[in-house]
Amino acid sequence: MTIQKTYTMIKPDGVRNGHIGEIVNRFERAGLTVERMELGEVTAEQARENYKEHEGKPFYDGLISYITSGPVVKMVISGDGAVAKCRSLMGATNPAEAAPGTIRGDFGLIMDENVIHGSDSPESAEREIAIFFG
Ligand code: IDP
Ligand code: MG
Repeated sequence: MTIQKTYTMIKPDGVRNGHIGEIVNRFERAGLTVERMELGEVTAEQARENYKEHEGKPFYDGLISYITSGPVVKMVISGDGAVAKCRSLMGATNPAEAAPGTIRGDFGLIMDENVIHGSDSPESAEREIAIFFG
């Protein structure tokens, strides 16, 4: 068993379209634990820090304005292999390619608004939890 913590965030489209309960339910059903959860806005500074690796890419500015465009649900999720488990529940980045049964496959429509964010490694998780929960 490798108990990990990961950072996940229901993006503005996921909140606006009413998917909070369903998404949290999927994490819990998979045996993961919600350790912290907060509904609120992302500041421009947090957004830029979180998506630092994408700075300079064509979609970067749109991504920053989108993620700061409305309330999100910020969560710390823990459990055995939580980082990979959350990524697998989320599905592929592009909803058009995400498998049915995954969060993005079921609730996402376009790449720019793909319902949910999740840390891609334990190191990213630590960094992202610090950005959003201090
Ligand atoms: P991930 O969210 O699955 O880790 P990343 O490649 O890290 O995917 O991209 C971060 C976010 O940036 C994506 O979730 C998506 O919202 C957005 N994004 C990535 N690539 C594109 C693109 O080609 N067009 C528009 N948005 C994109
Ligand atoms: Mg990523």
